[in-house]
Amino acid sequence: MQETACMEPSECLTHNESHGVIASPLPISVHPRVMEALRSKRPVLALESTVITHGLPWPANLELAEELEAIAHGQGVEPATIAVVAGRITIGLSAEEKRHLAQAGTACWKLSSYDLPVALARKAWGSTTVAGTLFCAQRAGIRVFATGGIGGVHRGYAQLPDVSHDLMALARYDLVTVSAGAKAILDLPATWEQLETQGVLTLGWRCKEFPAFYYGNSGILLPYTVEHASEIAEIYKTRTGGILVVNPVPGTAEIPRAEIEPCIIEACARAEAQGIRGKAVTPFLLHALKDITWGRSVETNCALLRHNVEVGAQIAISIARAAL
Ligand code: PSU
Ligand code: MN
Repeated sequence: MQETACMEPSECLTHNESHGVIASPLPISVHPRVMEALRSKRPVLALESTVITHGLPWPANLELAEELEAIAHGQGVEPATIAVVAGRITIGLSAEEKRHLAQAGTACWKLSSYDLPVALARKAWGSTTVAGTLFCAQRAGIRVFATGGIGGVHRGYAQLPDVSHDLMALARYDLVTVSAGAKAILDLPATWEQLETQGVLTLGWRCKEFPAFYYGNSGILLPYTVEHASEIAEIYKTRTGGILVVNPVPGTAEIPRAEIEPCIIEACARAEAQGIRGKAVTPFLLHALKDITWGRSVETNCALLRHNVEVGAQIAISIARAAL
């Protein structure tokens, strides 16, 4: 499939009045509210769905999915949660579709960008990872995306180089992605180096260090700190690829390094002992951490997602304003 850059919604969307279907070889449906916002150049914020199916437990996952959309709406931004519904890329899910995915959880496919053609051909239901969501959002002409934590370089790289495709997708699709850094279950210094190798411009949102998901200060110094969404909109105008905005978890929800690190070591040991590999690694570690921390890691995960949606919405507003 030929990759086409999609800069202006009007260039890439052909509105079908009743269904919001994009004229494209891809089976892709856009929710009427999202379609309307894109056509009138109002701010839209993409949200991923793997965090719903594979990252958080039922029913907290559904509650959070609804809450994140409400936060965006509250700021005057149209949320677009993205997933694959019965073989169609779906930009903006109905309440029933969200419930179906949340309840199915890990029974759904976990889709990176490269998995999409198989899921579409087989009419599957699946959630999209950061990479999968970036691909779909760009096709729909969405410019800003909020997630929890990006995938990255897993620990034990020297034995097995498990590097998430998220890093390549962040470079390739020219959206602004807001995340709380990379999960501390990863090798953070190696993840940071790979962001540089791939050419992902990384901006600290009012912070000086690359955040470690569960806590703010990883010790990895960022080259740029940005204080205002308007400056991100200005930087976005001359982007050379994707931009990653890192936003530390709010202090009240933080789990300090000294507390979470032994839990991560325990979770990684369980994954190793059970021979967990590939796509199953990240969901397994998140689930193990939930058990080991008695649910505290889930609270932190939810708090940072809310915060990222707030910041993502501000950026979406500034970019929409600058593009008018
Ligand atoms: N952040 C979370 N929970 C998650 C993920 C991120 O708090 O479940 C998901 C994202 O969708 C991310 C994916 O893209 O994990 C990375 O998976 P992998 O390491 O297999 O590429
Ligand atoms: Mn992997």
